[in-house]
Amino acid sequence: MKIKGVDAKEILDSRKEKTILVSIKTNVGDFSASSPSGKSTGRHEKKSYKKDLENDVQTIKKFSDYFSEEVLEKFEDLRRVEDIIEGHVGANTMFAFESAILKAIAKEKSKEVWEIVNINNNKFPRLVGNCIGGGKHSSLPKKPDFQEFLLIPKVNSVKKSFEIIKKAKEKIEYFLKKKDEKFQGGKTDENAWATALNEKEILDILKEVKLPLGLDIAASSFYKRKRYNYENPRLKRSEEEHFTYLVNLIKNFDVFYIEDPFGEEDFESFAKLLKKFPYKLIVGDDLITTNLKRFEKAIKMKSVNAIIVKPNQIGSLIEVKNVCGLAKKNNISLVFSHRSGETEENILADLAFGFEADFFKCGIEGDVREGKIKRLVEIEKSFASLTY
Ligand code: 2PG
Ligand code: MG
Repeated sequence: MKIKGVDAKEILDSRKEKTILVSIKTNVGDFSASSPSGKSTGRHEKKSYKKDLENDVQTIKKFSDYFSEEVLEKFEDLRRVEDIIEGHVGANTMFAFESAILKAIAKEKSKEVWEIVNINNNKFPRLVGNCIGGGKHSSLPKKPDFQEFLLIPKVNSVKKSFEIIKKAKEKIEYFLKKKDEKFQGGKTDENAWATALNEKEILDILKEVKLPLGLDIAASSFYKRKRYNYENPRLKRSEEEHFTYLVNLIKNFDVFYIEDPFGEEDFESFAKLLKKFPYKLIVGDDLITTNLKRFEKAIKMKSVNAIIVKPNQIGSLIEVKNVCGLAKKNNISLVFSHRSGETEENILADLAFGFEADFFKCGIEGDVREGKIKRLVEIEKSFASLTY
């Protein structure tokens, strides 16, 4: 496949904020891809744009015919593209550009995008569905301090799992109406229920649906000067108090998945929690930011047994591959994840499947969220038709 021209423009994401869409013209047709963006971003994420979005759009246009000599045929060829563009654009732009290239390579080979990543996988990730939210993703004046309350059914089919989570979310709406007098069906940025209840009250409700539970605490968002500043109810907890509080919640509510329980520099507390709960999933998102160096540190310090992979945190898909390889080597679960500001782009599903993700974290309502899960279901179906 040869790139004949590259273009970019601004589009709006699910939050109605601007993001980038990169388009390429090739000998096998035109392809485009866009990037999501986060709100509770980790401090160590690569910058989304080199200077700003507008500037990246112009840079891409300027580079339009720099690629015409390159023959791109396989995943590793992305490295040559990176050699040209690296340092000139930010992570969102790089991710969108590389995604568009993968689509073009797939088309030329009459393959699916995931097959360009890895043809050998046949294992599907378990869904981690965002059901109730708070923190930075909720605009309510009173809200839970934790960012996400997640449902993680243990079934062997993405399709079935999606149905189970959707049903559970409806049931939870009924309980929220009963327990939160102000609840009127409001949603967070990720289309999870937005409520004024606090984490204990929410976990009490979630017990009712009898599914494995997860939390994205996104603790950095309420950590300041060695204290965790809870707002609901208002209470400053010291690092030790916060640790003990989490241990009790995990035990009392049998929480199975715990993402970013501590501040993004606190590798030690992550390790302490993992030591206490070796059979739970202790997941690093802001802690690692899909960054190989930080991941190596987390492994060395035994801080996590699961890692969030968000390709636009790092931009380079070659780097995403390195991170996934390191996770596999160290028996660390891979959780591919959407962002709170999403677009119609569904390549995340192909990447997750291609890179043999163990989990797939996503919102479960609205086109931009459901589209990603539906793409996974579509891949799952294509396997069923091969076997039956
Ligand atoms: C997270 C994500 C996605 P954001 O913290 O895991 O749910 O949020 O995209 O805002 O970083
Ligand atoms: Mg997170």
